[in-house]
Amino acid sequence: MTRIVIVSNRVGPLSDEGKAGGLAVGLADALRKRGGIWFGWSGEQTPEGIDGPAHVEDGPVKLVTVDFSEEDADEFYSGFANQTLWPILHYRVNLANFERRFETGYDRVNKRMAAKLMPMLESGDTVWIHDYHYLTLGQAIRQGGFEGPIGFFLHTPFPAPEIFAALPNARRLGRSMLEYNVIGFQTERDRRNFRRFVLDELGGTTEDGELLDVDGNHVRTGVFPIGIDAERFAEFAVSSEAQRRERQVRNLIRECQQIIGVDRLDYTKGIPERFHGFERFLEQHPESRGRIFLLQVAPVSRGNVDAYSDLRSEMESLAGRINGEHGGLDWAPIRILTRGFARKSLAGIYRSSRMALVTPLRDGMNLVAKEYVAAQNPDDPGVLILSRFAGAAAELTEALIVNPHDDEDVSGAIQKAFHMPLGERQERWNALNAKVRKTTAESWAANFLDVLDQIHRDENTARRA
Ligand code: ADQ
Repeated sequence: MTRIVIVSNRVGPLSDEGKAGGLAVGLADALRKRGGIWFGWSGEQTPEGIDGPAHVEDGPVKLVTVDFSEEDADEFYSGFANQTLWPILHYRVNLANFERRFETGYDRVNKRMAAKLMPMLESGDTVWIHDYHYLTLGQAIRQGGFEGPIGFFLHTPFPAPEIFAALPNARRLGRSMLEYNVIGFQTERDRRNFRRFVLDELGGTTEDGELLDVDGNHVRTGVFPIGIDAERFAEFAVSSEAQRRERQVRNLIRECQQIIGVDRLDYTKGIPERFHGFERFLEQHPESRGRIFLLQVAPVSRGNVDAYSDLRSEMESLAGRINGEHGGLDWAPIRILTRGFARKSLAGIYRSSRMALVTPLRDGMNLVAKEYVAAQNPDDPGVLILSRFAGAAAELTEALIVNPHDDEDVSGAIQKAFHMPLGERQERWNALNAKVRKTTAESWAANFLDVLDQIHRDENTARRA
């Protein structure tokens, strides 16, 4: 097996001290097995930026990071990645900012990161690039002379081609992606959307089911749903830290039932829509007042972008209004916490919650849905209410699937979960848990790399070389 070189926005951690998410767990496992490099941004800003020294953490696997200049962080990261691409990839054309300096910054950082990476690459390496920050990085290292296989995985949705086409540089971005040997998506819908973009907008053709052919380049597209380390997460849920949290919550809520929502505070996650759905439930079922409440854990993210600070105000004022209108002296329907929790604590909070509302308006996968399932007590499992627009809905069909825009639908699902008999809860949970344990973070990375490894033997690579 060849060495792998991974590029993603942020790198690590390599060892899971209870902090690593799905991406880190899967990649760390693959890196440990094969050796290699994990390259990305340090998260720091310095005047020299990418051109300054690289920070190298050496071991069997090298973690290499570089700083960004203020301009790079602003134009590439806050700008094109998070204010242009992120909204477009999540179907929110109205929120996208098309400032040209963002586009220029994006191209500049992709090229400079490629130039920084080139001297570290050895012939025989397999390169795996991650996510929307680096759509054009593969093209840049191909142009730099690297001849081995290069794969790309998109963690977000790929939108309908009509939406992607709203990007001023849509065709150029799409064409540069065709330099990858393998492009992985979370769901079949995302893969179909990308293929449709290539066929309709770029004049590509298909050769057989798997291949796209544009200007003689063969690109393999595949579906690789990401998972979590479910076994470990289930262990977290019975750790002493989790049990302490669970007791804390149960003492507080007593006879009440807790609905949990856990999301980075992001407009794709559908938090205000969720509150409206819950309010509808309270209006339709006044007998449930005082017996159920929603705990929304939403750590602030990308707080320097207007759309995010606006969302925070919207969430807080909506919760305030609903609590004011529907609450009582001893009960508030919605509680908000804008802080993060250690993963073991989070597991305990999931386990103490009778249902989870995972209702994004669009989401590549959504790992919270999988974590909630993994953390449940098999003797008394909670109910997952899941948006049909989360990638996870393609797999987790035994959840209560809802349209997050439809408050009646969300309200109906809460009512159903509130009264669901133990037998049905267990039946649904058993089916969900089997899936969460089958498609894990490790199997996701291994499956992607298997397909990428085949490229070594592919004549297409030989033709390019
Ligand atoms: P995200 O948009 O970040 O990821 P998600 O998949 O839900 O969304 O992952 C969030 C992670 O952050 C989860 O592991 C969750 O436990 C953690 N988290 C959230 N709030 C937390 C809190 N308060 N305390 C502690 N941890 C918290 C992107 C895509 C997703 C895709 C993933 C992986 O947007 O669609 O599933 O990448 O590919």
